[in-house]
Amino acid sequence: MSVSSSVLNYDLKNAISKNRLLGLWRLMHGFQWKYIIATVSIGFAAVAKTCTYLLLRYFVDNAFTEGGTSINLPLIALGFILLAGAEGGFTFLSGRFAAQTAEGVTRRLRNYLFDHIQHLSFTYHSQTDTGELIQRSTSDVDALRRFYADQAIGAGRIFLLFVVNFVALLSLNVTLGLVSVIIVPLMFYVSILFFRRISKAYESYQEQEATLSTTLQENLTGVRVVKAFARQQFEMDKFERDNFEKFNRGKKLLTMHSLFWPISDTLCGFQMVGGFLLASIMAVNGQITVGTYLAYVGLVVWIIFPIRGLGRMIVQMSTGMVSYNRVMEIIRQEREPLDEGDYTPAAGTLRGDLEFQNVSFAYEDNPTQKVLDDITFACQRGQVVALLGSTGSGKTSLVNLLPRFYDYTAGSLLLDGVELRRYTRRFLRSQIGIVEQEPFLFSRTIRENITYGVGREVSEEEIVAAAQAAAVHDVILTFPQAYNTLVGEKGVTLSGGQKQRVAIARTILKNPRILILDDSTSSVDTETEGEIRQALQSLMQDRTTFVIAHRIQSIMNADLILVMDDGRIVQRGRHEDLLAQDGIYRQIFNIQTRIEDELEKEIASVSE
Ligand code: DCP
Ligand code: MG
Repeated sequence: MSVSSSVLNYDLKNAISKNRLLGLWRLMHGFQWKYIIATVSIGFAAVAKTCTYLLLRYFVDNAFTEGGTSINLPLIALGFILLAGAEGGFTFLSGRFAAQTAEGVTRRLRNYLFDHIQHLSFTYHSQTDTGELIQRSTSDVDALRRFYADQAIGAGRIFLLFVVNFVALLSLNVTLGLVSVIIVPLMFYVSILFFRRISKAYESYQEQEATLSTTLQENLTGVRVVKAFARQQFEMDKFERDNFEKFNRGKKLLTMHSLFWPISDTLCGFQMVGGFLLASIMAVNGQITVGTYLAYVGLVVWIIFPIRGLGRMIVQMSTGMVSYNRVMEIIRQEREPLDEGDYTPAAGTLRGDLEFQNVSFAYEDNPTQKVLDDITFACQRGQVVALLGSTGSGKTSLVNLLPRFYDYTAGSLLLDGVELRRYTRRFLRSQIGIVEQEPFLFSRTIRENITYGVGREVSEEEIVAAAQAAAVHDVILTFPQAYNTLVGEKGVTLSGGQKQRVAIARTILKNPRILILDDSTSSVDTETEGEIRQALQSLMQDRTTFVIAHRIQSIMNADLILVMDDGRIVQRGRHEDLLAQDGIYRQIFNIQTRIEDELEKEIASVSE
């Protein structure tokens, strides 16, 4: 089935509505006519079925009754066949269009969610459980699919069945017709009552399922930690508690359902028996014909069906509506505005001079705690700025301001003399290369990981050159399929240092104006570190580079070293200047050299 791109790219933000039914309708944008065809078809099928009973009445009344008009038997037989055919055909049509609607709507929804979630801010992601996002993009989307495939079509079907059969019953006999729907208001009332409760129960069930998937996902990601600390039993107990809670909530939901169905069935039973009784009395008294009686008996089943269905539908609607809300909560989140900003320098003209003026920053979830406090310094293109400081002192937070992962809360940060906020995030990210503290590689080939996000055709030579510069080329050649080797679960497992070097190669290819190395040499041995540092030396030329490191060894040559403590710069200068001062820097230096000396001595004594 081909769908036009305007339908596929429809912005689902338009489907946000306080009125959930309206929202569900808007979510169907582009498929609404299919839904209408599906509904109308099911209506025609209902009419065909009803007509079958009316034809039966005509046939019986005229064939077996004295003085009935003579009838054309073959014509009546043909009528029955045609009606049966029409009913089948329309039912098929309806099912087909309903499926197309449901699959089409949810396919678009899934794509939209995937895209949308990727565009949400760091702040949103750090505040939201992954399990919750997964749950909403899978289970809730599936609940919506069922809603469109069954319940939404069911609504139209029920409505039409009811109207058609009610009219048919009235045409048989007005009193009988009215008596046959006496239960409807009561049924309505009971259904609404249950609708509220089942909605709540279902929502809490879905929430617990999300908690459970978060637990599971966390345990899979952190399986090494769990094993290393032998915490399997503890984790199992926690999972079991969450699982038991889900079981309880599921039981509550089922109890609601199992209360509702008998009540609804009993009501419908009374309705049917009452109707039959009245019809029988009327037939015996001769108030209605035998044919009418027979038609009534047939039709009354088909009026009970939608009445019973009404309750089922109202109750099941609740799941669709709850899931609608849960999915829309994600869609309602504003995307990170990648193109917000009014300043874009001409291609290739960015220098990379930076100036921090009294910059302060706090994370949104903890606005009173200044993670960066009154940061002031400047650096030019070609310079290397090193950040040193205890863990949690704000080094990563500082460099994260540059690509605008987060915006500073006070002060001024100038890039080439222009306030950073005026640059679009898209531009900044295209100009800044980051080798993260814990680089992430995709489960794709090494080549794909290296060329990731380069945004242009890259030749084989370029890839190899980048890998060589990152001191990882030789390692890659030892893998079974070299650059085509898959990384991750289905392929080779890379060591921390290898991962870092692949990430460095990726950044070399990107050729950024500003380079950020967040502890990039932390998980490699001294020898490899030397190799990488050499490679980086050429990479750093003519760029502005930020190096975060714990080993003074790796930052000694920096043009400016900033020593950070608790969000502030406590010391600044070149290596020699800082050594001359009495301060943290010298302390760290002394400790590190002493440890290294002792290590060397120890190694020497062992090898003797
Ligand atoms: N922080 C926070 N919310 C985040 C990230 C960090 O509240 N999303 C806090 C934790 C620390 C402070 O901010 O108290 C600084 O964190 P950084 O990650 O910037 O610290 P460092 O990079 O200096 O530490 P490390 O050397 O461990 O990487
Ligand atoms: Mg850090």
